[in-house]
Amino acid sequence: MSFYSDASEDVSDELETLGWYHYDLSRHAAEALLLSNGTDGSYLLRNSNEGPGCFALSVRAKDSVKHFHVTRKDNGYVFGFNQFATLQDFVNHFANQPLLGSDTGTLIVLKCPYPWRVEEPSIYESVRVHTAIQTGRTENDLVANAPSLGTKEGYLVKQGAFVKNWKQRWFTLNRYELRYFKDKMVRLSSAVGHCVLNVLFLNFTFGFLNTCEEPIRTLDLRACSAVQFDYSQDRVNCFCLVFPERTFYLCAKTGVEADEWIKILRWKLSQIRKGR
Ligand code: 4IP
Repeated sequence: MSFYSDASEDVSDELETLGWYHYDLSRHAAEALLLSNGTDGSYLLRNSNEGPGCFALSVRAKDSVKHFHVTRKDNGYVFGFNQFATLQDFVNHFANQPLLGSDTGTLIVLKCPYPWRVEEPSIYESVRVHTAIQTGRTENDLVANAPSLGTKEGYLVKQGAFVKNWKQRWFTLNRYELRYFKDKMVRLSSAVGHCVLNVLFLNFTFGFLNTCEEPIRTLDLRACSAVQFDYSQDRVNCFCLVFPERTFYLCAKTGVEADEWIKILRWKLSQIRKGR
């Protein structure tokens, strides 16, 4: 991609080697990416819509994303009060001085570059029911809380830690947290209050049923060392999550479901290990 004159071709080439330069990624898309897949301190560089030579550094800070101007001048990159002769100097600056202060006084730490080549989980939902939307409704009535990339939810049967009984629980996976609830809570939006679609259909298809009670437990996957099929518990479709203080044994209804959980959980672990 070239948004410079020919004379500056080497500059754009240099940028293209930067693994966290996201080209024309919009401000909105940068926020969505960093909020759903990044962690506190993830950052990326993208073109600003203020014209050639203008960039934006977008940084995830807790639950929001901040954007900073970076300008390409003849003699280097200007960022805040600093000017860097080369892109490498600019990158080195982040490595050595990762703390940014914004106008609002917020301190933001640059911890990990968010790469533009990101692995995606190779997991696809299977279509269980396919139907028309009721007249007068739009898809917005149906997808209000639809799960986003890298999230999953469903029933699993789990084993107690000391009392080794098995209980069915509703599990939700979001970012690096796996939670389990006593059961799935059903909350139908008023827009579909009179809808003839049944709960089973909504459950499988649109995911706008909600868990609104507190989870029994939240597992922080950053502490999880392995996820694997388990054959030690004499249960089918069983897999386990290994934590320092406990190994959780979970069973899905089918082998395919167990495989889906294992795949997405392993993908999460790999992302965590890569610092994303
Ligand atoms: C409980 O058995 C449930 O299985 C708990 O699971 C489990 O806690 C308890 O394990 C076990 O004693 P009863 O309901 O018959 O009391 P849940 O929390 O899903 O209800 P865990 O820690 O597995 O969540 P221990 O740790 O008390 O043995």
